[in-house]
Amino acid sequence: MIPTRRLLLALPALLPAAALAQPAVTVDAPWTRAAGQGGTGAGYMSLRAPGGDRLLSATSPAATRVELHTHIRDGEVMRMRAVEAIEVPAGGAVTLAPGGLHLMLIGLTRPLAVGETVPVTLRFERGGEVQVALAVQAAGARGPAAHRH
Ligand SMILES: [Cu+2]
Repeated sequence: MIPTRRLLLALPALLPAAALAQPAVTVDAPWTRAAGQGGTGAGYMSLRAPGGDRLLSATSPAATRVELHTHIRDGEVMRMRAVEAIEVPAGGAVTLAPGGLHLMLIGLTRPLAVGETVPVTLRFERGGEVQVALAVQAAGARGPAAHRH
């Protein structure tokens, strides 16, 4: 009885430490599409940060460089544009998805094959570095061809 009682009494004191140990940023469903070496790829995912955060940059061993992009409407055409940061709203989430915000993997150093994963390091203003693995889906998966712009 006594050890159990002690444990229960100790729990409230442990909770704040446990909360602090939680990652500041959580990443849901990171994915990309199959692509050839030397080409470009796009990374998609949902980002959540209880207190809000900003994604500042990203790197991957599979790409020469990674940029943060969004799509903007230019007349009848959707064009990609680099952004300095991607805001993660406090208490909400931001979704990187085809036709919107995405990571642009430029100069792929190897082919991205279906079923593989692509490691990416995200760097957040508050949360620091977060490692994610983009699951490679088929080249046409939820791709621009399926979207009407
Ligand atoms: Cu792009």
